[in-house]
Amino acid sequence: MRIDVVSIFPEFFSVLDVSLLGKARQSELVNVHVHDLREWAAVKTDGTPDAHRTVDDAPFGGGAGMVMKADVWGRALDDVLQRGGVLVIPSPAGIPFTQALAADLAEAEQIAFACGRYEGIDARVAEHYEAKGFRVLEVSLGDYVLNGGEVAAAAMIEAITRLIPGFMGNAQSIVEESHADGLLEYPSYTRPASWRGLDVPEVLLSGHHGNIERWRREQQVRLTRQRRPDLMADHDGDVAQ
Ligand code: JCH
Repeated sequence: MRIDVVSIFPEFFSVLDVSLLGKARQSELVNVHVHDLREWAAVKTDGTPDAHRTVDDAPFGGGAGMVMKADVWGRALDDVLQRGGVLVIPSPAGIPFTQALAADLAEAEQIAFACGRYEGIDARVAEHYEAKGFRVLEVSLGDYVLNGGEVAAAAMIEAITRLIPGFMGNAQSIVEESHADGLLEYPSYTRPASWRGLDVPEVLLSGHHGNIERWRREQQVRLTRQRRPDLMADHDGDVAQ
């Protein structure tokens, strides 16, 4: 998989050099290229130079804030977006980013992330690449407001790349974890069995695999009902309590 990121703050993405994702990049399972949008702002469409490398302008119709210019984004994405690539535009007004969307995007040949700032990117950019036949997704990381698309893109890149086959040591741990079956994960413990007066649940020390599996399922249902009742619809009859 190839990932391209375009942003006016390319230094944000140094976070991708560390941890597991850093290893995946070294192993070339994923190729991440980060670009500074201002590279495409030095010369205007008419060929005249822009010493200020302007990327934003006032919104048509008025209102607060600035909007990122379609011509600058068009030059950047014409260079970066490959045939068959998916264009992802982080936006507070996008479709929700879910584990299912991460798994879908893990199959893509290329993903280009267009990270906006200010009030976002001129809406014709998404429209243009859609009309050219690209898959274009405006995606929200969640129902809270960030200052730009960078943090959302970094989170999506981590969620997507860890699903690439061969990325994690143990594929089973991907299947078993949170959200794979629509329930939250059960609580985990390691040594010591007693810590600051808190004991690990007895059943986990019993060696009785049937009881352990049943206890973990009960914990999943209890935690999901308590913290994420919205996820419970598919599991109504799972555990009576
Ligand atoms: C972004 C902004 C419009 C703030 C500019 C580009 C994504 N889940 C999620 N929250 N926030 C974002 C996001 C993504 C890209 C950009 N901003 C700042 C833009 C707003 O309207 C209410 C508010 C925020």
